[in-house]
Amino acid sequence: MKKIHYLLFTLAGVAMLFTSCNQQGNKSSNGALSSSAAEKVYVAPGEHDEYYAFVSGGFSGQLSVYGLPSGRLFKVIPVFSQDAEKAWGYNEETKPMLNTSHGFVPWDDSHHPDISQTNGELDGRYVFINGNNTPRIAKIDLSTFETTEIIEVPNSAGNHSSSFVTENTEYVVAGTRFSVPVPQRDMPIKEYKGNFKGALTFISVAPEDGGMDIKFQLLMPGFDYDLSHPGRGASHGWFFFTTYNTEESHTLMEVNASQNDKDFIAAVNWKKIEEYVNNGGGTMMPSNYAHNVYDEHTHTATSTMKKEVLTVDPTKVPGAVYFLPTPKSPHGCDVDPSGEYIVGNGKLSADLTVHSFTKMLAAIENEKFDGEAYGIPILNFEDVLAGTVSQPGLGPLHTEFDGQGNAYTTFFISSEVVKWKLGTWEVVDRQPCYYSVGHLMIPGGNSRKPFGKYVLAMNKITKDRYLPTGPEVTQSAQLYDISGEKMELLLDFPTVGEPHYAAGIAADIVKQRSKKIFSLTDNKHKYATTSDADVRVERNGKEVHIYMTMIRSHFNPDNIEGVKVGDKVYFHVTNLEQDYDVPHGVSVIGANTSELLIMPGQTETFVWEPKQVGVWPFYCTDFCSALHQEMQGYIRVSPANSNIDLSWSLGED
Ligand code: K7E
Ligand code: CUA
Repeated sequence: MKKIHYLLFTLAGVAMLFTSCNQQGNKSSNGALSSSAAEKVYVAPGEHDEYYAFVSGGFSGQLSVYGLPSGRLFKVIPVFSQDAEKAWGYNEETKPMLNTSHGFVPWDDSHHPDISQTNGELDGRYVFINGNNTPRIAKIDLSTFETTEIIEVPNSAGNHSSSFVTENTEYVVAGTRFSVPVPQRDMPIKEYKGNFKGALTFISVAPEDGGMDIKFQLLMPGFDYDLSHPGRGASHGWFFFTTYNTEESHTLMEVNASQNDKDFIAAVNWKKIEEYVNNGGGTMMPSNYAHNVYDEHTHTATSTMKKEVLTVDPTKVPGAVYFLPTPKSPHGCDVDPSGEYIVGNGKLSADLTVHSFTKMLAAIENEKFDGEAYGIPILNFEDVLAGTVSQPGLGPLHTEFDGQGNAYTTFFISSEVVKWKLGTWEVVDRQPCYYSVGHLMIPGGNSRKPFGKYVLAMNKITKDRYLPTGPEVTQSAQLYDISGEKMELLLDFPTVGEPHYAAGIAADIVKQRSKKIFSLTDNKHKYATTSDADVRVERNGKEVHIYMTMIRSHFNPDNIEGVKVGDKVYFHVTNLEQDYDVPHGVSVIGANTSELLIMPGQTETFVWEPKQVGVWPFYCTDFCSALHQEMQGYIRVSPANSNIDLSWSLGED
């Protein structure tokens, strides 16, 4: 048995190579080079794109913002990784955002962005995204396009079935990929089976200000929880998670976790569990996890360590959790816009399995069970099955919907997007991807109201698609027009990091909310200098605090004396501009943080520890005016034992 599976994997590998080589030969045999495709993606200079696409950076840890249909890159929003361009994780204000129970962790692997919803439709307020490696969920505020909150997820490992929102953004959900001992403890790995747990975490999102808090963690059997999606419409109140490794193996997983003919989709009635915990149910467990919040008015982040988390044993809440048998290690778990169909993308299955929510409820009602796993009822496969798409391709990963009754599934091994019809399950079109597609995204595809005009496929391999750049080549996204019966490849463009998932939204919903400046009068930063009258330099032992302002085209002060070797010098710099798109930057020679890039009305701080006596320059790093090159200053550093007093000035000869 094991041998056969091994063979299957090897064959799959060969098939992948084969298809990849094959496609290199006929890459121009579709319409991508036709002028009509070019017209469809052409956004004239000065014109705006129709959609925003928020594309995850995978191992870059960030989130990239592109326009569709042009594929133009507008911004890389730093989330989990330090970014010297924006001083994210380098300046004093944002360092706390990367605090965790493991200390300062300035990197992660970000996979699945999801946009906040109201009544099942995208509302354009926030994007959430998961950090896989050191489990965290981040929230990006779409009025500033900045990460404003990161919460660590305890009892989780490989935070992968995340971060998906319920239809009124009641919760952002984070499921663990790897099961682990809960609570963590020193124990033999061989005792995995029956002892490790998989935590599914429901993080509440406050309706007014979006504040995140862990409401409860459901401690499930020790499977791998791969992906998830919320119910919507009739199925609102449920959440669905694919699982693999229901074998509960802990070694040589590529063989051992592929033994069972069927794994499960776990259906979780979160409304029922919410009611249970609101009535005092669940067990408070000692824990230790970071909750980091960036305040827009103080322009400063704080990190708080939380010390307990509410856990729920699913067997204590009858009727809350069921297993839907689903063939062969399903990856994506996708719910259609009506909320009726739940697609399990069985990676190793010949067919695509679609479950029916209505049938699921009936099967629960009639107790059509096929045994149980750790006290959780397993529903009978035939009783919940809506239908199967027969042999649509090899290696299905993810499915999205256009809101017009069609579904689009990616196939990694056969490297294609396949369009099929919900309800009749017939395949209506297929288009190749270059190469080996993972996720795909239709703007609004994870909501009740998709904007079914384009699908973006995100590919793992590019090989010959672009000019070579040494052994490491870019990954890519490909845009297809899906407004007709047949899909049409329009464009491909390189991406930052590895694009796993993306979230797209009509630009109009977001752009009207986008902030232009920060109000100087609302600046509550502890070290803000909102007028030139408050400019000063203060000494506190070996600490020197410089309260500095910047405006076109000078710093105030621009001459500072009285700093000594061995001092710790804090530059608290406020940008006094109140015009759109006039940032200034600053750094000083030898500073081992990044520069600061400060938006109008904002204050940021960096620390400089001068090591050498001398007169050292600092300058503006962002070309802000015709006199940008004149935006510079000097700081005099004297020996540690000098008795030169602090002094500062601007415009004094
Ligand atoms: Cu399929 Cu992390 Cu969503 Cu990548 S995952 S492809
Ligand atoms: Cu300020 Cu350049």
